[in-house]
Amino acid sequence: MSIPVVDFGDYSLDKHDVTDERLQELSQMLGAAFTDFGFVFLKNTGITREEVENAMAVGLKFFLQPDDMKKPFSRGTFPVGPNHGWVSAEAERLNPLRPGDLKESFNISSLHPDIKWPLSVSNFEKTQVSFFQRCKELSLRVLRVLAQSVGVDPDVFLNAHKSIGTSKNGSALRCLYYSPVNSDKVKENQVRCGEHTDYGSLTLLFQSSEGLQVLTHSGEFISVPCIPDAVLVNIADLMQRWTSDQFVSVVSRERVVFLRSFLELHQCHRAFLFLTVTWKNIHLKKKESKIEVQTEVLRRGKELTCR
Ligand SMILES: O=C(O)CCC(=O)C(=O)O
Repeated sequence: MSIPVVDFGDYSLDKHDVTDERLQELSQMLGAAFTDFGFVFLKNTGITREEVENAMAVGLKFFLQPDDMKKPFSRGTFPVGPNHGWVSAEAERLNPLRPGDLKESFNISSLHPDIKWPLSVSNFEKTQVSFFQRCKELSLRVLRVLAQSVGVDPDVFLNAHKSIGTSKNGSALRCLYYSPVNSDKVKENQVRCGEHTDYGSLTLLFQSSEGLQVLTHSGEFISVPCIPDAVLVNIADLMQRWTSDQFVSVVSRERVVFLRSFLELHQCHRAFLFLTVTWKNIHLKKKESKIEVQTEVLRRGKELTCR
């Protein structure tokens, strides 16, 4: 299995808009990739390698501080953004049957003026907020293309994702740090990130190096390459549900580094994940040649917005 690579240049963030013809072509390519694989690499999105590296470098400076410096920014201490803030190593287990994941995260889910940002790392707020905005814009463009793929008005998907960056929406930019692994301290069955699917509509992934594995249709985990300058986009659970399983949400996990060579054991790995999440449910029903749309607020949506 090899994940398709699609050139998004005609609708890159550097362009104001896209022509109907190119939108149609993109919608066919993305629709096919998400139907067959659930994943696609997008090239020429307008988000540059320099931007990603700069945001990762600033994130790394935060993570390399002692825990006491990070604790005041812990997730759960921001009334305006319950999912916002620092998540310590082993606090999350994406596969509940495994010990805690060997990763740290800084989640940015709220841009509310009351949010207190770390000042110990220069330009932390400015860099992360600007990267958040770029990821938001790209996600909305991908959603517009996907609306075209399934034959609904773009506003159906775009309206469901209004208010990203506020308490009315669950989207988050997760700045992730996978520190070097000390093999003596690793618990049985512990991995850097357990098997999981993403819970929202779609996810953008930027990674510093390889490490991610995905489950294929035949049930085996294979390594995902790291293509410099390309963004990996995957379908998440809500979108799979909205499209009645036409688009698939693949199970993915970070590679269990301690099963590999010692070189990799000592390697750190950085990633950015932009999880596009909404608390709306969209029913798309085919009626003759038309698609009927019904939207409802998910009753327990807010409970789904944290790992
Ligand atoms: O921590 C998460 O939310 C998922 C991380 C992940 O899938 C990744 O690093 O590729």
